[in-house]
Amino acid sequence: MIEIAATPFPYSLAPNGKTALVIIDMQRDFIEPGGFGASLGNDVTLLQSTVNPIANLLRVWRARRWPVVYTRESHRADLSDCPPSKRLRGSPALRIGELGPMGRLLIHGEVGTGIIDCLAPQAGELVIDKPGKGMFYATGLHEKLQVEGVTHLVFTGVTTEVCVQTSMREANDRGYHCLLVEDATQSYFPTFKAATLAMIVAQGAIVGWHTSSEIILTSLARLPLPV
Ligand code: C5J
Repeated sequence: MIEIAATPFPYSLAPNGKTALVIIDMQRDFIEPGGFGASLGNDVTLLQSTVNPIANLLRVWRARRWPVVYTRESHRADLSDCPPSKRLRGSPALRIGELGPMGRLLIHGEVGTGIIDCLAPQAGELVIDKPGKGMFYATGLHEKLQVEGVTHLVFTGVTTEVCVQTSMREANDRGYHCLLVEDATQSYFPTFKAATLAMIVAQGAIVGWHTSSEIILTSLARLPLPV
């Protein structure tokens, strides 16, 4: 185990491919103007700060050939996996499935639904399309991670209190040891991010731990690279 300084106490990261880097919903639809996030009235520029920390972690995970899991919040073209309770809620400028400047919002295969170019998945990395906020709901992900022997998950991505927190809670209930990377996650609402960080570590890490990307990178730098 590799000890990582974290809140509320050190996190033991499992080496040898047992710890997956999870990258939640780094999609144009959330990060760029004209997408789903913007249609809800959010300032999408707030999420940009996550890109470099995630890219730095990705480089290290790839160099070690450790597993990487991407998620995309997305729906079938016929919207059969998007309940009306989700699609019709509120009064956004555009709803899920409607045509925006990057294609139909949150629909499989549309430009806006894709991962931003600078974090694009590589061959062999798991890319999960999820119709819900949590990455285990209706995706078969738990079974795939079990086949790989993954026991630990390091969480990054957006948005902290919605898809990241939901996924982390689902993972915790399935027995994974979960670490959230503070500077590699962001919310459209800074106070919600702060509240999420506080909630997950309360009561002795009731959902998991959090730390910074720099601490993870420094800790992993001490470990020899695979030959
Ligand atoms: C939202 C997400 N915020 N990826 N999705 O609707 O957090």
